[in-house]
Order: sequence, then C-alpha cells, then structure tokens
Amino acid sequence: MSMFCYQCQETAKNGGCTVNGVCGKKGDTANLQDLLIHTVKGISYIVEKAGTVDGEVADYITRALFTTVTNVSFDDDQLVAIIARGLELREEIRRRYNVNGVLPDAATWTADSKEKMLLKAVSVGVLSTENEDVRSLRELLVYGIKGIAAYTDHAAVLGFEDKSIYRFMVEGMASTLKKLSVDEMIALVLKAGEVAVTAMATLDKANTETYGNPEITTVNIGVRNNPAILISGHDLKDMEELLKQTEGTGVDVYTHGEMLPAHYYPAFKKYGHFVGNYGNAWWLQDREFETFNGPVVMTTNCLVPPKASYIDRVFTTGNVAFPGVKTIAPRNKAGEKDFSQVIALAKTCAAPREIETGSIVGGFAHEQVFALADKVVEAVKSGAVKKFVVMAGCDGRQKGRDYYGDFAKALPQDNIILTAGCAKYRYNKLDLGDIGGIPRVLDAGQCNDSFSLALIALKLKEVFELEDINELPIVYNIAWYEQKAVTVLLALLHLGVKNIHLGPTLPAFLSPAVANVLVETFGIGGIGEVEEDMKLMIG
Ligand code: FSO
Ligand code: SF4
Repeated sequence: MSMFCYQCQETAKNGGCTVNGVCGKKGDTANLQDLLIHTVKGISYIVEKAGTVDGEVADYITRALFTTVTNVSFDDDQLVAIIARGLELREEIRRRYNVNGVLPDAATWTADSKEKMLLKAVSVGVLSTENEDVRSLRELLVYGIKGIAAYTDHAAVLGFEDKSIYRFMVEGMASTLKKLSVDEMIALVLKAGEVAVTAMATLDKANTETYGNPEITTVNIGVRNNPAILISGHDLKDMEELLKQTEGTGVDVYTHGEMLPAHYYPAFKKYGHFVGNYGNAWWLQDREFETFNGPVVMTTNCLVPPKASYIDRVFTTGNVAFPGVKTIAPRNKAGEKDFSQVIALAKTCAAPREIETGSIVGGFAHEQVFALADKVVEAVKSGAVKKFVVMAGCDGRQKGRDYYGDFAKALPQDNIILTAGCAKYRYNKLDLGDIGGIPRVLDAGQCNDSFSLALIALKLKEVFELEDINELPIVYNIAWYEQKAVTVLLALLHLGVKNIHLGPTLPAFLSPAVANVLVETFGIGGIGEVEEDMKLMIG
C-alpha cells in the first residue's frame, strides 16, 4: 500500500485507493495531502491554545483544506510549498502567543525538504487512527470541514466572511488530535452541519449581493464560429474578470460543468460574447476539452488529469494545480487576475466544434422561486404537483450513475425535480416538460447553491403552515461525489431533514457503526433499483 484515501465516492472498490487514486492522484500526492491535513490540525491546535484566529491563519487554513478536496491539486510541488508555509506560520503563532507545554506531534513536527516530508507523510494518514469508528467520525468531520472551507474560500474571494466559521474549522481540526468520547465526536459532526449552513448562507449572500439574484435563463448549448475560451469550476470572480478582459477581443466565452449557472446571474447577462454552455459534467472533460479547440480555464475542482492532446491549452487558477499545466497568478489585493495569455492563445485556435445544439433552462434559485411562489403553491393545492424530488449533488463516471437519468425519466408527470450541482447533467437535457408553465427540472445553480433548495423547502413549510419540514411533499434522492456534498448532507441534517437517500453508494469512510447512527437517527438510506425506489420514495 503506497497511499490510502477514501474521501470520495469513486474510491477504489468502495473501500479505499491504495496505489494511485481513481481520480488520477499519485501516491506521493495523496500522502502530501495527508501531511497537509496533519499540518492544518497542528496549526489549529496551536491557534486554539492561542485563543485567536487572525486573518492570515484563517486564510491559510481555508485554502489549505480546499486544496485537498478531490480533483483540486495533483501537484506535489504546490503541496510542499503550502506545507512549508504552514510550518512557518505555526511557529510564528506559537512564538507570538507563547504557546508551550506538551503538544501533539502535529503541532511540533518539522521537515525542510520534500523528501523528509514524504517520509513523514506515511505515518500521519487516515489509517494512523486505528479504531475504525473513531477514524470514521474524524474523517466525516474533516470532510465536512473541507467542504465548509471551499464555500468559505469562495465567499472570501468576494469579500464576505463570518468569523465564526474560521473558529469552528480550528475547533474541528484540533479536535481530531484529542481523545474525545463518541458523543463528543458526534456532536462536532452535527455542529459541522450548523456551520455548513452559515458557510452556505455567507456564500449565497456574497454571490447575490455581488452579481444579483439568479433569474430564469435559457442557455444556448450550441456554438458560434469565433475562437473561444471555456471556463469551468465554481469561481464567479474569475468568471467576471475573464468576461471583462475578453470583451471586444473577438474571443467568445463558454461555460463548462459547474460554471453553467454563471449564465443565470444578471451581472453576466450584459456580455454579448458570453455565448453559452459547452458540454456536460466534469468527468466528460477529457472528450469535451478536446473538441472545444480553444483554451480552458479551471477555476476549482473537478480537474481530470489532462490528456497530452490538449494539456497545452489548459490553465489552472486559484487552488487548482497540475504538473506541467500553466497557472494564472493570484490577483493582488487591488487588481484583477491577468487572463491575457489565455486570450492570446484563444486567438490562435479554431472555433469550438459543435457537439450539440439547442438550449437548457435554469436559474431557479431562492428569489426566483419565491417570485413564482403563488403559482407553485396553487399547483400543489390543486394536485397538479404531487411531489418535489431533490436530486441535487454531483455527477461522476461510474456506470451506476445512469440510475439518476433513469430515475428522472421514470418519475410521474406530476413530480418536479429540484436540483443543484453537476448531478443535473444526468437529466437536464431530457425533454421532461412542464406543469402549467413550471418546468419539471428546476435548477438552482451550482452545488454551492444547494442552500437555495433548503430555503425553498423552508419557504414551503412556512406557506403550508407545517410544524416539521419532513411533512412537506419533498423527497431527497441525492448523488454525492466529493467532500462538498458531505457538507451539504450535514447541513440538511442540521435543518432537520430526514430520510435522505444517498447514492450511488454510501461513503466508504462510514464504518458500519457510524452508518448505523446515521440510519437510526436520520433515516439515511442508499439507493436500489429505479423501479423499487420509485415505489419506495414516490409511492
Ligand atoms: Fe461537481 Fe466536482 Fe460542484 Fe463537486 S464539479 S463534483 S460537489 O467538485 O463541486 O458539483
Ligand atoms: Fe481515490 Fe477519491 Fe481519494 Fe482520488 S479523492 S484518491 S479517487 S478516494
């Protein structure tokens, strides 16, 4: 075994990646990510003792955690540099706040070269916690915090913060170095759900106050005849700056994967060269980046290791990194990122090859749905709409995910799908029609916008004057892939949602005992065959 990672849904044999990652992450990279997590735990321990989380530490912890999310970093040198900076920062805080006494290894270890870091890394991974239930609860907490970090980083880029989130990240990461009772560990996992709601609300505020509330939008999925840039990932600030810098250059801009919902924001509608969405979910990028012909900007996960045929056209930015792929430097405080090299390359490339034509409709985030509330409530009261089916989450390459397209097709005509995240690509191009003008697939946006779905549920609860969110005619059939989905799940549990179905497989990091707690307390279940699940969930 040269590594161990089981943080995502595609982990080998639904047990763990032990040689290389199914995602393409090499053993050394996985081990350096383990060491980075160890480093963040040590910093958190010191910071907790110091009693204060200053801006630089908060930023460091947030970005370091985001870097270890699935499909963000494949770059050992980047990870080594982040770890080295973490060790410096840890010592600075220790000295400044005079933190002494007996400290855990995570707060004292040190290494001054990549080789020494790799040697150290093999002793601090996930399996260094021997008890499988303790390991399971710790990892569930860490993955929940990784997702919180991703949302928090996005909000911070736009200048929106809630300091309580940083305090919890520190508390949670430091807690994994302590001997806690099972009840204490479960309490922290549940608190992660509460903080996840705060993080998602902060990001929602950041996005909507900066770019306006998403509106119903028809997005073109065909192409024009100009050279173009494809932008993917979730970072809206990168989106904004790229649109500004490409204006008037003769270069078009298209979204891919999770950037599709950028089209729904009023602030981006004014750009005539913002043409449409090209392709599908992240895992199809090795085919779709090829046929796109122009440069591609990856702003966040999910990056798939680029093929030699197009690697020269890929640019990463933010926390994303892959060896041999060009990086767009971070923006300095006052300035913007400089996309000029991407634009220059685009001008030398052929226009995208058409892979489909037509359009898709989205933009059903909370304010837009509230604006339609009367219509929606009337449709429920009249019986025209019987159920809402939340099918948010992630897509992935496993065959078992065909289930979600089949499930969408098999739903009765009086059911409406509420979605967010890249899971939507399994059914957003099917002709599922509408109910009295309300489309049967309501896309709220990115996985980052799952908060909208919670607000919509809470609004319906209020309108129908219900005591309990679980009395609503809503079922949850959620697809997960990476750690942000874990965060969304914990947020839903915090909001009191019960009986969530999670697929295509239950997380490998849940030990039988921990899975049992989730089943008994929250009624969480897996998925089966479409026909049986239809009876079970829809009736
Ligand atoms: Fe998908 Fe990837 Fe948005 Fe995730 S692109 S899978 S939950 O990283 O982020 O939905
Ligand atoms: Fe395996 Fe997923 Fe970890 Fe990649 S992120 S190494 S696929 S478990």
